[in-house]
Amino acid sequence: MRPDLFEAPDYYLLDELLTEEHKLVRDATRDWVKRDVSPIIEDYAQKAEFPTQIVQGLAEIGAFGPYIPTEYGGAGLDQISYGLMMQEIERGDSGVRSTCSVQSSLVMYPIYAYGNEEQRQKYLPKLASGEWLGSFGLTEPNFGSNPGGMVTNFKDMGDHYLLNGAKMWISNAPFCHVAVVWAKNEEGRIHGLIVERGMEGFTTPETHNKWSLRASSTGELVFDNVKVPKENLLPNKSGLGAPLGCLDSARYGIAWGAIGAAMDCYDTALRYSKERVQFDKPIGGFQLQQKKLAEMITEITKAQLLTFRLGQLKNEGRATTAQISMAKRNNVDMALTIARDARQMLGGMGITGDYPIMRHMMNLESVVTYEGTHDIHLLITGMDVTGIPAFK
Ligand code: TGC
Ligand code: FAD
Repeated sequence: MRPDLFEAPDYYLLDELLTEEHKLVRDATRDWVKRDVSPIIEDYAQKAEFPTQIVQGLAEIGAFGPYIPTEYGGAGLDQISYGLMMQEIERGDSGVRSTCSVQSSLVMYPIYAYGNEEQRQKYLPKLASGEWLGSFGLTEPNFGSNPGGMVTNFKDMGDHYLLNGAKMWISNAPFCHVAVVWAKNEEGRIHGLIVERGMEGFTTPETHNKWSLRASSTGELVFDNVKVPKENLLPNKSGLGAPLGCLDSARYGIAWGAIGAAMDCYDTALRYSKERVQFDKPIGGFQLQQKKLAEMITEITKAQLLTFRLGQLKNEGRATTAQISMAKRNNVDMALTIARDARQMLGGMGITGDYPIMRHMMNLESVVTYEGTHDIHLLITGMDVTGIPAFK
């Protein structure tokens, strides 16, 4: 890939609304991405391999548990700093942001919010430091958009639980040290269990042949009579609302992250349009190309404003599931449209790994699907404004 010359667009001077801490966190993450992600990511995506060497760096910049209190190893930052961090990391690659989303919002968050003090002390510092990586098992082969139908289950055997079932499409599964797994008890109530690698009957086969999120490792979590110690059950919340509560936090991070991917595509296309000459002038001088660029910067700016306000609401504990859902849907859709237009602007060069656009575009096909598909998020907004659920 070519040198990373990224310059972030800030059309409405949003920097003026950020605190010094926000800018510090954002700039440090941006510098780290330029130094440690951009030079290697295309190669790892081509090889379909997760670059494990960046785990330590992610921990050092505070990307594992940015908003988890410092007493548990987190960075103790606010929600806007967390968002800006996800924006910068996804500017590098959605798969790297995925690893951070899973670790922070889908593994550390439920242990912090639904776990007891012993569980927090045992797991959170190791996850924050990157010594352990986690995964989150909600989706099953027959239950994706409808996780409430899950069949993975556990039985109370007196001194332990016996876990059976399988989870599919699980980010980081192949190398995770721990997995937060959602399963039904004998009464059909959903609970979270912490499953550790090495427990007998627990396997994590890798999923191959992905054209998307290739620098992120995806797999299954398979439980064949796994004996889970009773102290590994998350005691403080149960029901489908428990995993959905984690999704609120991860979807919020994705709403910011998608802006990063969109910015990178826009910035690349803008630079290319000034350099590439056809019919004796830069292609950026043609009206059809300017239309694309004008629409891109407009949509990025709208997404930035939406997300900044959402961050304020989240900081105040007032962001609703439906507001977060709208931002996730809008921003990922916006990023995907920009990636497709930007790719066209680069002509044949747009399909190569010399530029990041095609990788972003393929990655975003996963991002628009996971954490609730575009359609499911439309239905969440539909339900919110009408009061009538249309899922079934
Ligand atoms: P529904 O009846 O609406 O709700 C069931 C119960 O949950 C409560 N609830 C929430 N609680 C807390 N936070 C939320 N955000 C909540 N949303 C709902 C709700 O009040 C109810 O409670 P109670 O006490 O009345 O029982 O549930 P439903 O079965 O009708 O489903 C609704 C629907 C479709 C919106 C939901 O199932 C959904 O969001 N589906 C999409 C599934 C999804 O997003 N899966 C993501 C898997 S994880 C992933 O993709 C990680 S990718 C990671 C990466 O690599 O970045
Ligand atoms: P389905 O639910 O089968 O949906 C198929 C189509 O039907 C979609 O277009 C959907 O919008 C549509 N549809 C479904 N229901 C309705 C309805 N009621 N009305 C209208 N249309 C509907 N899951 C985890 O638990 N942990 C992870 O770490 C994780 N990581 C992932 C990583 C990747 C790379 C991918 C691709 C997925 C990951 N997922 C993970 C799973 C992801 O959350 C699911 O793929 C997603 O929720 C959709 O489920 P599904 O694939 O089974 O699609």
